[in-house]
Amino acid sequence: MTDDRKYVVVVGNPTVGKTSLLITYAYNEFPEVYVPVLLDEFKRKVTINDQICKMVVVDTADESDFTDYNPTDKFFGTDCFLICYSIVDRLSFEDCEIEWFPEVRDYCPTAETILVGLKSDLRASDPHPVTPKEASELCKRVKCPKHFECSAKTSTGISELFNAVAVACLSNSNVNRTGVSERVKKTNPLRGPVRAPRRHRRLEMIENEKLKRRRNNCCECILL
Ligand SMILES: Nc1nc2c(ncn2[C@@H]2O[C@H](COP(=O)(O)OP(=O)(O)OP(=O)(O)O)[C@@H](O)[C@H]2O)c(=O)[nH]1
Ligand SMILES: [Mg+2]
Repeated sequence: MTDDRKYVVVVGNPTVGKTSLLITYAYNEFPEVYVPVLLDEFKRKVTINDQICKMVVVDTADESDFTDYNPTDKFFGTDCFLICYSIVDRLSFEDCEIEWFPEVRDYCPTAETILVGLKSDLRASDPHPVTPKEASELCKRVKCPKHFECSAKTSTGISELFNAVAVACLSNSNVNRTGVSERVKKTNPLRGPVRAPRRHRRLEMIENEKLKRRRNNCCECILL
């Protein structure tokens, strides 16, 4: 049986506002008091130009502390990734280019990607927020076709974002899924060596950089 659901996975650094975005979209209310680390996956139907997009939206959290964590479990068969950063957290923006785009492209090269700047309501209170120009330059570098800015707190930009997600999902005919069982089957590590979790890769990167500098008789300081 053909599975016509579209899987949307939300990734990004811790505390950028992923879960709050999804709670606000799912329940029309910003979670002022308590935000769970992970929201259970939920379904939404969005109609775009008479076409119905049945989305399954999946939240993620940094699970690199679990040594048996296999990101393919969540990533396989994804139609569209929302790669999120906080507009008031530059590191989270830089990590989109260094970590998140390479990671999702590695596991799911055919998926659509949308770059999403979160917490836009805080822009005015930050001395150096990430600007839309910087985000569109990043999009050019990583070949990401779309960028949105939203605030879960004020609900700004959320429906526009998920309409664009639906358009992206409907246009993505690359993923040949025949059902959820296949999604589970393909999580088998036979796909190839599972990459080290993100935090380990960052350490690996630093070690390689140190080695390079040592070879060039350069000092070993690394700016993190
Ligand atoms: N001002 C403002 N605060 C926000 C917004 N979205 C989230 N927050 C706050 O940012 C903090 C982190 O939000 P979460 O939604 O838990 O972030 P997350 O990315 O899911 O974090 P992890 O689950 O740890 O990866 C919480 O205190 C939220 O209340 C927003 O749009 N505006
Ligand atoms: Mg969360």
